[in-house]
Amino acid sequence: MLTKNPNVIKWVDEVIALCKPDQVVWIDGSEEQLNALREEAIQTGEMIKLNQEELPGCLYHRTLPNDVARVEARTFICSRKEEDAGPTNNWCDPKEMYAKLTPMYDGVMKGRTMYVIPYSMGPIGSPLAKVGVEVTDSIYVVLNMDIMTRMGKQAFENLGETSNDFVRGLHSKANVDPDNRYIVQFPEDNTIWSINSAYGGNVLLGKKCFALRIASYQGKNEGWMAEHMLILGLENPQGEVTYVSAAFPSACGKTNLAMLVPPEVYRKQGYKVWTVGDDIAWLKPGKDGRLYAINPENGFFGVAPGTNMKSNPNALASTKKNTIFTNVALNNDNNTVWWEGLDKNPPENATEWTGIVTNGKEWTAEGKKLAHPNSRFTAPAENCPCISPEFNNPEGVPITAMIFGGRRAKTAPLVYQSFDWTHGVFVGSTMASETTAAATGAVGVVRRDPMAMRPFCGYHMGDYFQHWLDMGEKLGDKAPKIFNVNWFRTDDEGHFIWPGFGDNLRVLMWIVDRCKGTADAVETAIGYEPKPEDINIEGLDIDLDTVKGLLSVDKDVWEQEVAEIEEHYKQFGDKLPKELAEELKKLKARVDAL
Ligand code: OXD
Ligand code: MN
Repeated sequence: MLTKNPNVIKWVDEVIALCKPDQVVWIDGSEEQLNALREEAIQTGEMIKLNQEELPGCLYHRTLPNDVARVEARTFICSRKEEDAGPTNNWCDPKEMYAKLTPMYDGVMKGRTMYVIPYSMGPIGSPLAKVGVEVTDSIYVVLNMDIMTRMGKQAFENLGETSNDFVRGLHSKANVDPDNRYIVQFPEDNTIWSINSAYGGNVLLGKKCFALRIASYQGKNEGWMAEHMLILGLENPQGEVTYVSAAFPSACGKTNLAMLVPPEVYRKQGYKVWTVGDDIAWLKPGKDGRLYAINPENGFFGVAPGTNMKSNPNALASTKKNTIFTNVALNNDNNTVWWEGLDKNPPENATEWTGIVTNGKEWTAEGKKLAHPNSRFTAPAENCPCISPEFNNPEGVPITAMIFGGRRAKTAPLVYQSFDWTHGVFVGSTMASETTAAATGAVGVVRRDPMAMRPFCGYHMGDYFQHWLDMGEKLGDKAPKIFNVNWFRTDDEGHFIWPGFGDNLRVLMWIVDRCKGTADAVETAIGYEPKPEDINIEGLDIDLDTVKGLLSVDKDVWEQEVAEIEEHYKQFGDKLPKELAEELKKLKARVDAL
């Protein structure tokens, strides 16, 4: 036992009595203990040791084909009152859910070892950090939590000997039965129960379950925010760093933006980008009244396919040591890894992600994938060449701008600034992304994903919008400015017009200059936009007219958008803050006048 805290001990005793493991191991986080677990997982085949010269400390794991992604349909918010979960969450009465799941956990760890993992979300000792304890029967979970969180006995030291303020996470892979898979949050009990999955987002309970679903609820009650946002610092040649946070739905390039490499014209002048986080931000007003952010995580759980030297050299570099790869392909000639989009050279002697040994060139020539499209790397943040020197700063970094965005082929311009905080909350609350050919289902279908939190908000989304408005009130003129970006406008042939990736810095520059008051803007029906000549296109293959096109706001398209937002807003009923209903009316009037 690593703690004397009676609340922890009582809860762990209860789960031991329920799950009946053969053995209980408390994870202290020591290298010695972790090495023994790595060896054990390699012995049992749960993990494969990769080429230790090319990929030192790296391991490989594959999940069952039925268990490769988060499962929103089986994810529940079990608040006592149904209306507190709201229209965007599955809900079940907590009593009923406990009654249904308790028999599934009863004896589920017989013949297995239970691992008790203390961890901190956020730097140890940070006033913004919080402690969790995850109990699991999976070594894969322990080894991933070691990368993704500050794991081990210091987390208990941080909790102290009497506090009850820790999140209780109970995970069992059970039989990995998809029909009995449940990912359940009980926000009022600080509790998460996850069963019958062994895949990352469902089982690394510190990430989506705690740091977003439970934490968003805690943030509402405690006056802070848990957001699905990257955090980056943009350093100018004078050495000043401006921090921005940005929310995009899954698969819109958050990790790429977080680790952006400035284009040549800016690099030459001395501009740099520093990564603080790629997925989650916890934000709280600081002593000076500004909004400060920490990244509660300690690693990156990134999508592998598409990651390469051009799209994200910093992410790729982060995966070169002490990384766990899940569901990518193996190159059997040198025992390394491969995924679609890494390079144009699929290994001839490959094992694809379900374990079939094949000629990778022939396999891919038939249009089949070697790596699962949602295959992942779990990489330590400290490996990232552009990790911010402030990454471990317990106070966090002050946020100057917040950015929303999504994939919109025609609607949203390259960038615009909201008129004020309330309008910015409106922009975030109406955020949407269009489905791509890579996802199942129809192409171009608009999915509304407010603040990119639709799958992650642990309470009623209408109350969440109100919380955003309240935070703006509290921050007053110190509140970050709010912007919207869209890297995904397409031409008539469906090609992306904007080059994206590192060149997105050109847009970030306008955003930062706006916040400093050094860039101009024009007022449009939807917000403030740059003058086309204020987006630096030096060294790019596009001209001023193209930028004009990227900034255009089309009346027909926006009339349709207004109609869709009206539909979207109906689901929140009485809980829709009246300020946002008012913003919609004002937008409608401005679009009508176009
Ligand atoms: C993620 C997601 O895995 O948003 O980060 O789906
Ligand atoms: Mn995410």
